[in-house]
Amino acid sequence: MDRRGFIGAGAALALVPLLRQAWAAQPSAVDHAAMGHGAMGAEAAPAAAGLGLPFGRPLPSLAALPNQSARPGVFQAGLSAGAQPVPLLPGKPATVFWAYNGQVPGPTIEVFEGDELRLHFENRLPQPTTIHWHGLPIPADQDGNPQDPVPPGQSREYRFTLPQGCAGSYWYHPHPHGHTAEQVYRGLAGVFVVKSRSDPLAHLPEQRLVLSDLKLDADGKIAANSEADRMDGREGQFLLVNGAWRPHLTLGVGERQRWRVWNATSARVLKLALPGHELELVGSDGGLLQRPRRIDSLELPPGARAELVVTGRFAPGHGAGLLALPYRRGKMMSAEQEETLTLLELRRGAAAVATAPLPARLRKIEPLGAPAVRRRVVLSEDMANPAAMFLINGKTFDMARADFLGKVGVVEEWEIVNEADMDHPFHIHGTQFQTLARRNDGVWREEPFLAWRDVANVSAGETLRLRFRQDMPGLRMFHCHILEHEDAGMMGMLRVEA
Ligand SMILES: [Cu+2]
Repeated sequence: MDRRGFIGAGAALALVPLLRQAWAAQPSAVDHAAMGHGAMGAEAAPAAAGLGLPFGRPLPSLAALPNQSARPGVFQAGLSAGAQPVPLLPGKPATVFWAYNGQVPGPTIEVFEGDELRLHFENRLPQPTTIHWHGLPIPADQDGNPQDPVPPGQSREYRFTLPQGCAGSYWYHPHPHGHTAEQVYRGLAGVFVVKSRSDPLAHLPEQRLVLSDLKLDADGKIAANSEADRMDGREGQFLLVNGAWRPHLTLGVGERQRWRVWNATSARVLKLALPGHELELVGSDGGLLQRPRRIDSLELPPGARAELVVTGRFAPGHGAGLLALPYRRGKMMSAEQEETLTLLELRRGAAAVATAPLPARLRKIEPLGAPAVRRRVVLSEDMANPAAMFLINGKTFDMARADFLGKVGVVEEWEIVNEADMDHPFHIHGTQFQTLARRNDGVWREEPFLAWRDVANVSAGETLRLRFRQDMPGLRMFHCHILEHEDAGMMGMLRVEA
């Protein structure tokens, strides 16, 4: 662990003892105490209140991964994955995370379209791992597929060039066969921002919010997955923003900010809301929409990202900040999220001298044309078969089997049919897709706007129609982005030929 990494982790999760008292004094702490699922018997995790993780400090900003190259257009850096103790709970031993460069979340990679990346990676974990560059259009053999593990103690170089037009909010996380959920919930995830040199929102101050779960056991260690976690997808007692529990951010009345938001939880569909302020959706996983869309709330599935423009209004009667509204996703063994959770508190700052303009048009998105190939992808659950509980087209993942054969440059239309009882967020590697329509209760409804995405939630009983094109050859994974379901085999492969 280098010194900078250690300090970075300390800054990201350092505790201020005074905040413990502040926490005890806040009546709103009660809604978090209610998060523990007390009815789960021997598997019950301790409630948040009993653990005493402080909250209410300023939102930590994410540390950047420094570029070691002086050459224009080249980003060169080192990343290592290893254990990192972080003093988290007062009076308890440090909690050991698995972290990239000792930081939770991992260091932010920020580059421009057209840049070439050379990332030297060292695996200091006791397990094989990979780095998957979630959402990026890069060659399959650089994308951290489970077929390309880096064994413990070994290293490799990831090299790729980012094409023009891919500006957006991506992330990186492990993708080894069978260990993805554990490696991510122990702390391995970082954000990856690709910027455009002609960004219509470059004038807005930017906040980056990484939303993640933290589940601790009674000793303050990162809890292992329970049977309920493996079934429903893991949730924790704490929903963190940039590694901090319920931090605060100051916003001026009339001030306009751009927020990039990552759902880096294993399994939660986060129904985000910001009552009392103006909220516009301006971007999805793969970058900007065509124009801003005023919204009241936004359902962000696990793995997905959004770009929001927030204008501070502090309308009377609303005080809280960024909320996760109740959402039912069909969990089988654990309680649904019935209460509203506060992710980030907003404090009123000085009134803005002027509200920055928000352009009416952001960019052009061309609809993908008529498909040359149509496929059906049926998601199902077989609760009677613990060895293959989560299925795609009746099968569990097999590293040796390509499920579909595709061709570079050909538009495909897929119907993702969720015949299961839970929501399953669909994700495909190597490209972005456009969702066209959804069928619920036999009725098809067109999607309200065009967007580039790489994750889309498919509710129980729903069918989602989407189109994409793969522009590079190779093996591409597609899977449920509830990481426990992916590990349990709800994953397939598309082999794309030149
Ligand atoms: Cu799933």
